[in-house]
Amino acid sequence: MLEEVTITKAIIHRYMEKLDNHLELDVAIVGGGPAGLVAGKKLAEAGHKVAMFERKLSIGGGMWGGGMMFNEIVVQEEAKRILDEFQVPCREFEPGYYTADSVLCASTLCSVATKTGLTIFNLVSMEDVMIRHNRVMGLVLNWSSVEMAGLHVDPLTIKAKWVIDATGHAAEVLNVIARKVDAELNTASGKVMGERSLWAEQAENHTLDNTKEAFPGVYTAGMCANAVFGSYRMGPVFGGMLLSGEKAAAEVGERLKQDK
Ligand code: 48F
Repeated sequence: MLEEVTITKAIIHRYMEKLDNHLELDVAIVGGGPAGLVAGKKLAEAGHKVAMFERKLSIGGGMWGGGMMFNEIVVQEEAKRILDEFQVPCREFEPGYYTADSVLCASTLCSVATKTGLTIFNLVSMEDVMIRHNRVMGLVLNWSSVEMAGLHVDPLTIKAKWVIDATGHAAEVLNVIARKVDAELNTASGKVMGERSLWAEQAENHTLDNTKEAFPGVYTAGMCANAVFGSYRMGPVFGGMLLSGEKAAAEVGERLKQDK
């Protein structure tokens, strides 16, 4: 026999338990695209307490649609090993160019990351950050439906030792910071330079260079890195996103160790 109220109770209790367990984090990742998913998997694997907050219902960001809705993606040689690590099948198209089915890739990144220990809260948007002593120390969160309906509902907060902005082109965490922080106080940091036009090779190389601490306590990952530091966009080549997620996780993991 199925009791409807028991079903409701099960969902409420389990969700609250999950949320309660993730109010104080080592790392909070904002955005569930490929960069965020790789970062999340790596940090979880290294034993850090990590959660991801994603505005949308689905996880995977811009990966599902491949290039212009042709649901295939391209990765370059250097990034193929990350697809191998996640066991995403890919095929060589020409030397140095590999393709993968974008639906298989997005769903597998999500599956592997969550099975490794990344907890994902979908339908939750970062609307603001908390800054203490000129360092980000937490996120201000609300239901995406509240945001979309424009309802006047106050948010809730979580604390995190580190935040990874993996919100893609919009660089939303760093844009929030840029709007709030007095430029006088933060000469090189707290600014969003905005992304440039499309140039795949330059963009892919710069993505890795631009994966770094952009404001005390906040790392960039993925396309956000180029948006923040004024570099190119790359279109549907995804290797840089995967490598950037990996780099963000490794460096944030290192900083967490140093801070202990
Ligand atoms: O855009 P997205 O896939 O970011 P990424 O991992 O990868 C970029 C590529 O998809 C593509 C590209 C590669 O050639 O240029 O664009 O850098 O995923 C970003 C995710 O962040 C979510 C958004 O819904 C998307 O799923 N997001 C954005 N702002 C917020 C957010 C926010 N304020 N709160 C929560 N999630």
